[in-house]
Amino acid sequence: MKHVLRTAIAAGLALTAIGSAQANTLSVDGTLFLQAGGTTFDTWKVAMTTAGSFSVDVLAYEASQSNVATAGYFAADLNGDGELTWLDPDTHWYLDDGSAGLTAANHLARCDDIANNCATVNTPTISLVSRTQVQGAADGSIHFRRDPAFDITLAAGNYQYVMSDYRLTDAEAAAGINSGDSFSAPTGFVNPILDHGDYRITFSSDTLHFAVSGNTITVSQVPLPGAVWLFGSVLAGFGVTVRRKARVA
Ligand SMILES: [Ca+2]
Ligand SMILES: [Ca+2]
Ligand SMILES: [Ca+2]
Repeated sequence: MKHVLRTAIAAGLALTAIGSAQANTLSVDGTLFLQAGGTTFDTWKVAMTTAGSFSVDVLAYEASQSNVATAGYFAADLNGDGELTWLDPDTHWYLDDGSAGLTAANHLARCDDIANNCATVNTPTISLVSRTQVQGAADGSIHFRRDPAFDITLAAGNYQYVMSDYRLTDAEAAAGINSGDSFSAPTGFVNPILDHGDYRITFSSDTLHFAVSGNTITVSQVPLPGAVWLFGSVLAGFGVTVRRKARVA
């Protein structure tokens, strides 16, 4: 019995180690473009096969401030493509009820910046709260707040996460173009790239798994790791041992 207990404890420790290393992440990259009528926006479909919580961290704006004259200003090529772009992400969650396009009635939440234009939402369908600047910098973000980062909980169902340049209204989302918008290079920046802006979105969770196909991200429960089955079988064996001993006694 001592041996069984030791094995059970060892399996439990193994489970703890695997559990803490079970963080799942998915990063997706995209580019928005300047067109005659404004800027484009991207719609990522998010299929929640189960209810659950995860974090979203956006990386885009490739300067530390919005103005080159600001003390401490610096720029960095965050995605390593040899360019500096100035997409200031404005992001929105919509319910996807199968209707075409994005409707104001299906708008669920907005998160533009860290703790700015990112109101806390808490309904049975969605809860969303901004992460801190330090947390939002985990993906490499260098501007103190432009790139949004938040924790979100969604009920099972289908959603759409919209990535746009600041700022996208319900009417513009419905019309399919961020009207009159342009990418906002820091004032005074020489030869800025203004015809497109790059971004990265990182989804992460300790309990959910992410898979991307095209523009659809499927979110599902992480399968139980092998150690859980091992631990379970050890406990089952422990129970059998106790019962057998009790019968003998
Ligand atoms: Ca770049
Ligand atoms: Ca970030
Ligand atoms: Ca922003």
